[in-house]
Parts: sequence; C-alpha cells; structure tokens
Amino acid sequence: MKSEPKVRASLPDGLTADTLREMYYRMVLTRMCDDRAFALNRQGKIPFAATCQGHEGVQVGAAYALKRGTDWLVPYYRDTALALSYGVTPREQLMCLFARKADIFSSGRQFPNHYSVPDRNIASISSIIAAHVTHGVGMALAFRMRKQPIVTLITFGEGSTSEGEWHEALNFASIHKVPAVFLCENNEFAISVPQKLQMAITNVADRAAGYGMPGVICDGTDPVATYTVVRAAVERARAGEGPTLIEAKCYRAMSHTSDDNQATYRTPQEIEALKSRDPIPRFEGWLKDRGLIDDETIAQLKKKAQAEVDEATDWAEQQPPPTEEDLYTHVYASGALS
Ligand SMILES: Cc1ncc(C[n+]2csc(CCOP(=O)(O)OP(=O)(O)O)c2C)c(N)n1
Repeated sequence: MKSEPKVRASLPDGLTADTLREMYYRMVLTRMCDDRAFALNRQGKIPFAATCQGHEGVQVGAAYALKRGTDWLVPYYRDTALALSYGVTPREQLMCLFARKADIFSSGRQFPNHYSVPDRNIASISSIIAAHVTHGVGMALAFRMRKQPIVTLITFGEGSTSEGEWHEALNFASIHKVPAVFLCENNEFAISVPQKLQMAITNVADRAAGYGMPGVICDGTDPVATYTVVRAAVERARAGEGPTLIEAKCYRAMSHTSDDNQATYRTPQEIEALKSRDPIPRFEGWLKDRGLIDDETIAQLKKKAQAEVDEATDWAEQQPPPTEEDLYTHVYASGALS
C-alpha cells in the first residue's frame, strides 16, 4: 500500500492535506471544463464560452474559505472554478453551455455561466457588470437584520470597479457594516481595455480607503494565499466588523470570451509570457515542495478529471433542448396574476 508522503511544512489554518489535494483537483477539473467549452464552441456545438483560465487559484482559494451550505456566493460570469468548488457539478456546467431544457440555472435561457442555484447558496447574477454587487450588499444587509451568521462573497473584475453601482455598493456596505467580502479578480483587462485606461491607480484595493474598509492585496494565482486573506475577511464579516475589499492579482490566459480575439490588442509575446503565471503548475510545485503530492498522484487526478469532463460532456449533449412551449415558462411567477 502506498504511504502518505511525509509533510515537510505546517499547513495553513483550516486546510488538511486532503483538502489541499481536493483544491488542486478542482483547479484541474475547471481547466478541463474550460478547454472543453472552447473546443465545443469551435465545433459549433455551443454558442458561447467565457474562460476562467488564470483565475483558478483565486476562485478555488476563495471557495474553500467560505462555510459551504451557510455562506452565499454572488459571483460573476468568469467564476467557473468558484461554482465547481461550491457544489455545481461538471454535468450542470456543461448542460448550461449546451442550453438544455434541464439546465438548472435558467432552463437554457441565460448566457452561459450565469449561475443561479439557491439550494447551494449561489445567487443569480446579472450580465450588467457590477449590478450584482448592489444585490449582494442587499443580501448581506438582510442576513444581518435577521441576525443570521451568514457572509456574502461578491466577486467581479477590476473593470467593474469603474461602475457607479460598485461605488454605491461599497459605500453603503461599509456605513452599515454588512457581512460582505468584495473580491476583485484583477486580470488586468476589461475585454480589450487595460487597467491603466480604466483607472489612474495601480491597486484596486486602494479604493477601500475611500469607503473606510480594509483593502487587501493577494496573489490571485495562489489558492492558498487567496484562501488565507478571504478566510480572515470572512471571519471579520461574521464577527460583525464589516466588509473587506480584496484584490486578487491574476490574469486572463485567453480571449475575454469565445466571441473575442485577444490578438487584436495583446502581442504574441504578452500572451506567451502569461504562461509563466499559470496557477496550476505553480500549485503543483507548492504541494510537491511540502511533500503533499507526487507525480503519480498528479497523473491520476488529471486522468480522473478528464474522465469526469468527458462523461459530463456526453451526458449533457444528449439532454433534450427546450421546446417551443418553454418560451412561456419562467416568465411570470406562477399564480402571480391570479
Ligand atoms: C454596464 C455594462 N457595461 C458594459 C458591459 C459589457 N462588458 C461585459 S464584460 C465587460 C468587461 C468587464 O471587465 P472586468 O470587470 O474587468 O471583468 P473580466 O471580464 O475582465 O473578468 C464589459 C465591459 C456590460 N456587460 N455591462
């Protein structure tokens, strides 16, 4: 029987060796789902895909810092790893991409990745960037008013922080000390607009000072670094001390979505250089350095993830599409007009 490799360093608070390997698995699984989505799009089988590549570290780290089943996510469209670490399955992810009738987010009506899974504490999101930030603050206020010890994690890109609603949300959240954590996944681009044309500051986290809340920066390619800061912010929020703005510096490895072509605004050298920041090999190195994983386990986990994504793809593709009658369902709450 294979023995557990000797752990060479103490583990971060709240994370066991098994949890760290599970986090690694979620990152690999997300990457494979993402690759599959873009391949299906190019095959003409799905209309649209939004990539998460380069964001796996921040999203998995953040998901594991929450109390699953208690805390709520108010995510945005790039949060595949967050969703897959918070109870969404690869079958559900793929079914939404195929826009099948049984899609659990919207019965195939919404854009892909517009998560909405109330039974897993994932709130519905809006395509209007930053609109969901006000929704998330409202939810957090409700939890506080009901004296429920629930924290809301609200995510967005750095481009979204240019929106008026984002500022209104943070201002209100801080005045009322709502139990929210604002997580900016700063990938340096809002579609084709680089950060320097979006704001005249280097760090989004500096905006926190204007609202009287802590602003924290972390390496968003590192799941453990992100886990550590999100966990501290979640504890602070749960203790009634108010919200925190976290800026996780990451990057977007691919074009904004399958409808975009980053070659029109990034040079081939820039695109190539991003590969050195890939969160997956970096986390592999981190785990190996601590004796928590070896090459054999890495190969097994990758094989398992590939099999899970292959199975989910075949299954989702076989599910029936919506029918003509479905046009009229989910438009009004049933009985609302009676
Ligand atoms: C109010 C509004 N303006 C513009 C858009 C079009 N749009 C969709 S995604 C996006 C970029 C958002 O960038 P960022 O917040 O940095 O997130 P990222 O996509 O980089 O993860 C824009 C401008 C939109 N959906 N809503």
